[in-house]
Amino acid sequence: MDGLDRRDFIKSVAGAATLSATDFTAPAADNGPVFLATWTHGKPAVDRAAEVFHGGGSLLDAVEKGINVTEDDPKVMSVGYGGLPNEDGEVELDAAIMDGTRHRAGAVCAIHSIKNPISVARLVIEKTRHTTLAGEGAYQFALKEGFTPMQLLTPASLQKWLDWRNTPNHEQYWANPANHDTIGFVATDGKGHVVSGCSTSGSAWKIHGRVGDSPLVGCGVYADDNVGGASATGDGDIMTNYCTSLSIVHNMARGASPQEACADLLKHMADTDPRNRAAFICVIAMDNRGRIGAASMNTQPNPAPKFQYALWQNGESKLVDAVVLY
Ligand code: SD4
Repeated sequence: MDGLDRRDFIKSVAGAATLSATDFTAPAADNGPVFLATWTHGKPAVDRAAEVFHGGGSLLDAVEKGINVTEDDPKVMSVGYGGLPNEDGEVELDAAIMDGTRHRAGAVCAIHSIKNPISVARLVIEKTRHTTLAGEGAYQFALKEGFTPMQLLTPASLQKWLDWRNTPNHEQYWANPANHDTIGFVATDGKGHVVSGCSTSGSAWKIHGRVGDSPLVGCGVYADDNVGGASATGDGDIMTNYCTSLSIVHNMARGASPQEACADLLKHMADTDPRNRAAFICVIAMDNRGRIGAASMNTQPNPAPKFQYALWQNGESKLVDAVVLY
């Protein structure tokens, strides 16, 4: 069955009913690793991931250490150290990492005082039977695992919070989202293994305890070696309601290319609620052959920053403009 016929077959009801893991075969050849991450800060992250992988690290190690670069960078005010705080002035971080071979994720939500939540999330996979730890429990787990607590506010992020708080009638997150720039990551080893990860300080000035899409399996991350992986960045309050990453991977499972899979999901979001066309939604995807896709929407009426992603492939990394829909 050639590609298109196969896709039509899978899209049919009969085809969907007969889908099984054997419909998705991992590549026979080694296509070489591919690392894909969101935003310009994704470039040093994919470079680091490639370095770790070529130094003998696993794909999970590569994604974790790549994301650590962004978490450690105080200039990135939406991830890890220096991330903008919630409305009470406290930095609460969300992160998740998913292993497509074991079909297993680890996640932490609203963790405070720990600058590398992706590494805590990794340990949730490796050391526990759980998938998601939240708030104080996630923090206590990190302490038991030897993480050192620290103040995550920097002078710059503290100043931004003070400026926001001191602005009369400042916008509150109760109604309006602010600050988007999460690091989302998808990678393959070139032999059919896929990992995805995501780390964020979430929306600036959010309500204490708010959890976005990033640490939720199927929303901010999803990975399945039988198909591929996806990650998301943008307005997590909207994207959570569409199980964004899972939906994209399922689109690929039905035969869509990674690019088609991203576009299909965004179209679905726009079709179900036209207001979503003005939302800030950005997604990346990769299949288990290393083919990639990326898309964003929100050009009007409040143009969002142009969504760029970082791609490491064949020994080189570059920044690429994503397709903008709507
Ligand atoms: C959230 N999706 O907490 C995250 C924020 C984000 O780019 O991705 N910003 O809603």
